[in-house]
Formats: sequence, structure tokens, C-alpha cells
Amino acid sequence: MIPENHPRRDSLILRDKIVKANDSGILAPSSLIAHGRGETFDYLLGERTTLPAKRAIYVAVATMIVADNPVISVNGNTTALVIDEIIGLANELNANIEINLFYRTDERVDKIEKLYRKHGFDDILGGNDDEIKYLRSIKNPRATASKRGIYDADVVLVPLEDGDRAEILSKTDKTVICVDLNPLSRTSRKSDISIVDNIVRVIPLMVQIARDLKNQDEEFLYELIDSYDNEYNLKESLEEFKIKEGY
Ligand code: PTJ
Repeated sequence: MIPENHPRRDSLILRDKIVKANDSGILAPSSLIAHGRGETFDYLLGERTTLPAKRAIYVAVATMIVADNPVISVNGNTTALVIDEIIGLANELNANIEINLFYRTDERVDKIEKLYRKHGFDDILGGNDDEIKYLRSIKNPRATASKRGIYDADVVLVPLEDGDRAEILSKTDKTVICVDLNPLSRTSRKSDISIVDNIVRVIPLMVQIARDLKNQDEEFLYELIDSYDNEYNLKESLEEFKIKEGY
């Protein structure tokens, strides 16, 4: 039981979600380490959505709205932290959701698939029975993708992705959007739109922004997309880590 007035209550609630998800068998053992790393970056960032993160989020949503087949890739951590919000975003954007695990086992895939169904999302891709293809014919487990999902997608949202896969995806002509609290990671550096923020703040904000941007002209959305410079935005994201007095 986490006391209501605990100064780190929100952070402890997230830890609790991760611990429970781990007990349920949907996480890889190193997921807890990955979460801890994310926690540290978030602490240094001041646990807030920065201006560059907001800019990247707007561009990411606009890109997904104008896409033909936007796909949201999900792993254990993302599922543990924001399953309902991911489903909300997929519904808002008419996007597919694909299970894509770094430490893939049939058992974990099966459990995650069942969890999405239990939360009301049935057409989940990347399951054990799905048709799998290799991206750009690269015979590497990190290059596998669902034929109807990432393989065919023009835009892929990859929260908490590992560097190998981000690198392989960046070699395709797909637009890669990542959510990663580490602005120096290979994933952040290889993606086309890098959102340096916590997934628990990003996905709900994306849902809100999607509701707004869906009513805008395509011309406006393309202006947003074309004026965006990810390298510049990443530099600005890094600047936000300057530890300020009074933290
Ligand atoms: O479920 P699986 O098998 O696909 O495995 C998932 C993990 C996350 C274990 C796997 O992809 C992995 O090992 O990832 P890495 O290489 O540790 O990278 C995860 C990145 O996500 C790191 O840069 C973390 O800082 C970042 N991160 C962790 N938690 C969050 C986060 N970024 C945004 N929001 C978070 N809550």
C-alpha cells in the first residue's frame, strides 16, 4: 500500500505496475532494469513533458494521421504501463497494434495477446499464429514483422525499442517514431521522430492531440511534418536535462 502523501507516489505506482506485470509473466527479466534506467532519466528531466517532446508528439500524431498503415509496436514494458492508453490511441488513429518482443518467447507473446483481448482489442498482430516476414530480407530475429503490420506499415511507433531493431527499421523507407527517455540511445538517434519523454505521459497526450489534429486540414498537417527537424529537436531535448537549481 503506497501512502497517499508519499512524495514519490506516482513513481512508486509505476514500479508496482511493473512488479505485478513481472509476476504475471508478460515481462522479460531485464525489463525491470530498463524501467529503472527510464526512471533515472525521467528524474533528471524533472518528470515533465518538455517543449521539444511536445513538438515531437505533435509531429508524430500528424504523421500517423496522414499515414496509410500506421502501426504501434508493443512490448512487455509498454503493455504493463499503458495498455488501455495504447488501445485508445490505436482506435483514435485507426492504427494496428503489433506485439514485438526483444526477448521473444511463445509464452510471453501468448500472455500479452490474451491481455489485449481481455482489454477489448481483438485484432492484435504479431501473435504466434501470425504470418511473419523479414524486413528487407534481413535474416535476423530483430528483422521480423507481421505481414499485415510492421512489414506493410509506412509509419511505425516504437516505444522503448532496442537499438538493433530501431537501426534495422531505420534502413527501411518507413517513418520510425520512438518514445525513449534517453536522448542519446541508438533508438533515439536512428528514429525519424524521437520523443524524449515517459511513455506514461506520451500516450495519453497523443490521444488528446489526435482528437484535435484529426479535424485539421491535411495541408496543415503536412506543414507541421515538413517543418520538423529531428536532429535539432533531439539536441534541444538533451538540453532539457541540464540540472537546474531547486530540483
Ligand atoms: O518486452 P521485450 O522483450 O521487448 O523487452 C523490452 C525491453 C525494454 C526490456 C527491451 O527492449 C530492452 O532491453 O530495452 P533497452 O535496450 O533497455 O531500452 C529501453 C529504453 O527505454 C531505455 O533507453 C530506457 O531509458 C527507456 N525507457 C525505460 N522506461 C521508459 C523508457 N522510455 C520512455 N518511457 C519509459 N517509461
